[in-house]
Amino acid sequence: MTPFPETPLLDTVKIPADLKKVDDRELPQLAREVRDEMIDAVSRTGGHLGAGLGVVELTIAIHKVFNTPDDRLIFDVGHQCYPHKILTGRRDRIRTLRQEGGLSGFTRRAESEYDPFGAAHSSTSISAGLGMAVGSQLDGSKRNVIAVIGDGAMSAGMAYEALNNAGALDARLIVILNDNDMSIAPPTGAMSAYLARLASGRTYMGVRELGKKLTTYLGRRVDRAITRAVEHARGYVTGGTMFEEMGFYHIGPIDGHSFEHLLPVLRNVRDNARGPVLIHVVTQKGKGYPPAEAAADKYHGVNKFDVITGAQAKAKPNAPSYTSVFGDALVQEAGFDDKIVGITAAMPNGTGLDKLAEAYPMRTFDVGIAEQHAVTFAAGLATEGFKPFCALYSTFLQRGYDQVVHDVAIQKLPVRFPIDRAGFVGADGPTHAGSFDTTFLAALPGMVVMAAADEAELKHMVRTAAAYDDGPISFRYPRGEGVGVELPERGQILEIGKGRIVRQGSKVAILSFGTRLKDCLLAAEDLDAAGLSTTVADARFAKPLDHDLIRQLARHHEVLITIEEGSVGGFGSHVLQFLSTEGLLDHGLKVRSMVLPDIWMEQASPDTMYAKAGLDRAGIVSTVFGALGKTVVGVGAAG
Ligand SMILES: Cc1ncc(C[n+]2csc(CCOP(=O)(O)OP(=O)(O)O)c2C)c(N)n1
Repeated sequence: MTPFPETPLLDTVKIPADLKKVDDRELPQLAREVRDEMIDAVSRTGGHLGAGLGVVELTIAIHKVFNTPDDRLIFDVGHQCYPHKILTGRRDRIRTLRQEGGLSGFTRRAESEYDPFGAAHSSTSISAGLGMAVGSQLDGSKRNVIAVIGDGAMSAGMAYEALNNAGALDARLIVILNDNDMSIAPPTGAMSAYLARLASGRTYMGVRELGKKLTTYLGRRVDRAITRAVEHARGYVTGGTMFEEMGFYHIGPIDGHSFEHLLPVLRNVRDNARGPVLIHVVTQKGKGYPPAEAAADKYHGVNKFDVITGAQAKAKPNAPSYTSVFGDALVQEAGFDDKIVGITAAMPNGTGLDKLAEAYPMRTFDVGIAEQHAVTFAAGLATEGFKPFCALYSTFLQRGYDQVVHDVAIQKLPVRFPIDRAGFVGADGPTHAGSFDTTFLAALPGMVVMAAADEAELKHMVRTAAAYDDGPISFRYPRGEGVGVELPERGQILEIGKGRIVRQGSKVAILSFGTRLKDCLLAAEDLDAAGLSTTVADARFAKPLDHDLIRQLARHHEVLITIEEGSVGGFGSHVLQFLSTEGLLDHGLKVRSMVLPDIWMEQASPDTMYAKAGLDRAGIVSTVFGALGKTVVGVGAAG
């Protein structure tokens, strides 16, 4: 083995089958090359860096030992899969990660046979893996199934539901717990403390000790019931782990950066395991790239950066982000009302709740990746007279929907739902798009559903939600920066169910719900220039609807357009329902409802995605022209 081989080893490893020809002793060299490749790629594209750097050795070891893609390898969340993509025939496209038309930033079935399960939302891997393991048992294919799950992802209830089921089914599933003692933020909760105790209480198992344990329990063809009994007895004497109590054979903690540790354990498990096995692997997030290792967030998600210095590119913002406006407004309101509390599900920074945590640490709760719990926890706080702001991304609120229905809405509890990342989010693609919240929330009796048209409106909605105590209330706002309007000193309390006319016209009415308002106003200029006098209104509320406003728009215009950054079934559907119930459609009013198209829109910049969806200035103009039976010619930006 030469320290600097002329042909990089990685050039000889296109797919995992090539790895079988690489000597074990050369794997550290391969790991260095994979890291360099990944750092270079992400420095150009931006994306998730720290998690992937932490699993380079683990990924190589798994592909070396197992027979993927026939053996199934699942990465939980999938944000750590860049080394996997490099080693599974996608290295030539690795610099297209998260770009329009490029590789996804997560695992994706459509992308490769080496991705047996798509991911992006956390804590699904054990369930999916168990399904595959049972499937393999049923059809007699005897393949291995390996689920790699992080300690952060282990904070979600779904992971325990799967462990519980796996322990009882006794299926041949290999769970690798990748414990780097980090979520996006430092992990929270008793489980995280437990894993830390497991990892620090005993030092890593030595190779000899590991070998002994593996041959004693896995290698010997003893009856599983006897093995269980031995395990239980051992538990009483040495304090068996929770995983053992749940029916898993538990190995570790082992050093996830040492091939000396990883390879024998994986080979042994591959050859001897019969029931479910959990391998506790300790890794370091950001491993091998000093700026990532030194950073507080371990470069979880980064912009493009300079490889030498680690400095990330930062576009100069024109306006504060919606997230920061929300965070500041909540701190301000919390200063006036000590009943206000904030809840985040492992996203303090992403939701802006870190600001509340700094100002009022005792009133801010990071519950871990546990959206279902977050919602019902908020419901409990509300029963005691608190004013919980349960701040989630739209896409992750989907996890807590039954809790919103059953624990919050039916009981009319005043839980506030600030919904960040509403609408398209760009590079994270369809798994992270905030498409459905208006649809699933506005369907609920008694729910108040708002959308901010700009950052000043968002401030009003924070105050409105703080003041509203009659039941649940939500307000949505997108990823990214605001439109640059002046912010009020403090938000105003909005009248519930009342929208506003922003621009008065007479022939065309555009009723906007959310931040498309800006494009509506631009489109209105084009329409006016084309001789179509246009009214633009900001609905503010999808529920309750502003009936007076809708009646007025319907009666005094020839065309009524609704527009929103959400799926069919949302704001526009509620407006149509009202129009039809009231008979307002009976006299020739031309109505068009503009919503996100009924497809899983691929990653691109949000502007490109909205243009493809037809929800931009040009799309609005052509929709109005279409409604009037005209073709668009030479009209402003739409021409
Ligand atoms: C249901 C859900 N909630 C929140 C997130 C956002 N998220 C992405 S990665 C991550 C942290 C995962 O931590 P861990 O599993 O320990 O992986 P690591 O990044 O440390 O390797 C979170 C909270 C998500 N993907 N899914």
